[in-house]
Amino acid sequence: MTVDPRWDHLLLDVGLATLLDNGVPYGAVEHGAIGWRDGRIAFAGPVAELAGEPHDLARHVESLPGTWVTPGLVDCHTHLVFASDRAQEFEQRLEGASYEEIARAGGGIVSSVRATRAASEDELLRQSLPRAKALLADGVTTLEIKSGYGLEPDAERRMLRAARRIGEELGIDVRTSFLGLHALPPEYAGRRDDYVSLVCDIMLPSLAEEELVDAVDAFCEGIGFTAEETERLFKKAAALGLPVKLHAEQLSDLGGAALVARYGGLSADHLEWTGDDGVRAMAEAGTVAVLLPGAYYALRDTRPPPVDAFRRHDVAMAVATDLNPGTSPLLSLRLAMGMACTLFRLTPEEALRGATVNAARALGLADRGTLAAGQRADLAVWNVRHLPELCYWIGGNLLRESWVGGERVLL
Ligand code: DI6
Ligand code: FE
Repeated sequence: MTVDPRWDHLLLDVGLATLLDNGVPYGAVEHGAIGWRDGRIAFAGPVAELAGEPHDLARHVESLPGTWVTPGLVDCHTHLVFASDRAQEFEQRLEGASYEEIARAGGGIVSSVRATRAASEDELLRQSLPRAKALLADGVTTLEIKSGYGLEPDAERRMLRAARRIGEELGIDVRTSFLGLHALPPEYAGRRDDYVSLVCDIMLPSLAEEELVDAVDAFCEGIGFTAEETERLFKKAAALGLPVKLHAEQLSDLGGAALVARYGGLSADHLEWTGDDGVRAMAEAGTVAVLLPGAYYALRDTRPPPVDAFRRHDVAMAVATDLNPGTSPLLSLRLAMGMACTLFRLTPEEALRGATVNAARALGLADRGTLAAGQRADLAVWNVRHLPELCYWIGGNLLRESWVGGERVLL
């Protein structure tokens, strides 16, 4: 049997946002072509540079004028596995209660913990899949999902397993982060140290052993965990060879950004209260700043993260949904990109880099997020004339189709 040497698929007459630093905004190629084989991009460049007749080059050829192709979007920060919802707290906040007041009164994260603990793995999957599908419908091809609503070994395991099953079910890459230090479970009131020990000495090693953990995260905050407690966890993660990231400086400055940078962290996330020291430490360590405008919007926050300082110090910025039941019930990464522009004043190009190449970096992934030969064939094809439209339209459906590892995503 002879093997067909041609590419699997070739798209012609498309715009390409390669996001390579080639001196052109978006690394754009206006009259482009992109071909792939065995899940990897074989060619991405001008149609005029194709080395032959399209049908000699590829088994399937499609001409799609009037579309732009971007790398598949990467949502690098979500808490999308959970049971029930917190619409009631939304109403309470509209009546004037603050997120922190609700949390301290036994609501907030802990109320999602109650519902999540009561749910089976199948039930978690059933409730979470539609949320993942909503993200896919908006061009997402790689998805990070955190634990953190179980806060006991079995419930954290069920969350992480449900997260992995979402990836299998939808044929996409799901990366999991263990967020055992998300909130102090009520049964540990007054015994903080015991809970931190449970997380560091029992939960993390066993879940890592089961290969359910790609990275380790914590909520370093007044209503979460202290810098010292976070550091205990990071030491354990380092010993296990797992990368770290951190919810840092969302509501106050506990020095989390500098701390996670000291541990070579992949990312520091939120960062509304980050000062110059934090920014400098992140720059030195190459830690990505993950901006989460959905939480900023939903909490009616007024203090944006220090975007200018990140630019000045060359800290890569990513944008993510933070999809969660409390502070960011946001089901569209494209909308998060638009919010990053309007609320944080990112340029649309920065927002697109933030949801592709920089988001991939925030997950430690170098094989996606740009359109170049050798990269994974993760693509989103958009019905837009101009690339800034991706951030400009608020809602609506702009995605024509998407491809993961060279396979068409079926929505
Ligand atoms: N920061 C957040 O934005 C979410 N978790 C966190 O550590 C909020 C989670 C929630 O309120 O359920
Ligand atoms: Fe979060």
